[in-house]
Amino acid sequence: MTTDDRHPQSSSSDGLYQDDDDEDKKLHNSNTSDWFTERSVLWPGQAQSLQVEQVLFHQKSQFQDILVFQSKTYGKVLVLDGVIQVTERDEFAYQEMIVHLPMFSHHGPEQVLVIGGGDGGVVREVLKHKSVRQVVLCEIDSMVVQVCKTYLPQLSASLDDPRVKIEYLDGAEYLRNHPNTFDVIITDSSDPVGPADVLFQRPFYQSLHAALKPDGICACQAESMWLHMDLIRSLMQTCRSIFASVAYAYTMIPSYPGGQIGFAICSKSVRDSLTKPLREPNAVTTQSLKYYCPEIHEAAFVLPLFAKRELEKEDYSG
Ligand code: SPD
Repeated sequence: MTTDDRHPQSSSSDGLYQDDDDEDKKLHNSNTSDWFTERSVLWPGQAQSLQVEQVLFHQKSQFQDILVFQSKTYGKVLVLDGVIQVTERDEFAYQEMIVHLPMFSHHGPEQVLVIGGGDGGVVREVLKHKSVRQVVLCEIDSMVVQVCKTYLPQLSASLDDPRVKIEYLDGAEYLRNHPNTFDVIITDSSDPVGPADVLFQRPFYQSLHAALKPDGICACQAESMWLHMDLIRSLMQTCRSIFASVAYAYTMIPSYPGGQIGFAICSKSVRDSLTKPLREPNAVTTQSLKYYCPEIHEAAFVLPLFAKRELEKEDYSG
């Protein structure tokens, strides 16, 4: 599959994702006047651009196109298959929320699985919980890990922690072989096009349920309420048919389309409310945080009316 099969709208005359190699080479040789433009079938009719100061890495792995560039105002940027995954400026808004929403909703997580997340940012946040004995990072693409070790050490340094075990495997396959194993599972996926597509399907959520211990909780990247309401409604319906308690939360992140992205938070046991944390960060942990706090934990589940109504159409309850 080519990049253009996955992102048929990703070519442009001024962006990094070009249809022909000559244009791509031109970018590599250029300096401050170039822009990276993110376009996708998943957000038709809109695009976001970041100004590129220097391309640091651009290569195709066995699974996807990997790009790292130094941007003018967002620090270093990691892009997979034409879609921004991490910018140094705002990555904490995503990593802290996808991790601490489920982790502080668990009384004492010891065994944690991260699916995807080869940049290491999610693992960095998981390790802030002193109860954690082991984090398994299941990332299909070893090149993502290697590239991030070179260019994004403030995220990837976490992967050298002795509590971290890296498995270069397909996440769905790994889950099937580890029933009843994890307290918390975090699916840090890219969007449902290409290799991450299966991570948004019912069989994957059934495998998540099976891999959790009886009081386990999972958090999965669940797209933007501004752009993917139909997908979110269907995903939440699937989750509710599998898990005992389910809720949708979101974070604000300017470098993602729509400036916002959400998470499906699912508990295997019945919970009165997933929206209230069971534990709170201590003073030392709070010093290391830039987004998450107990107040924002609860606020993240309060949806704007348009989204709340859409999810209530399917008898949504948090
Ligand atoms: N639309 C982009 C969604 C990207 C989600 N994954 C981010 C990975 C950060 N660890």
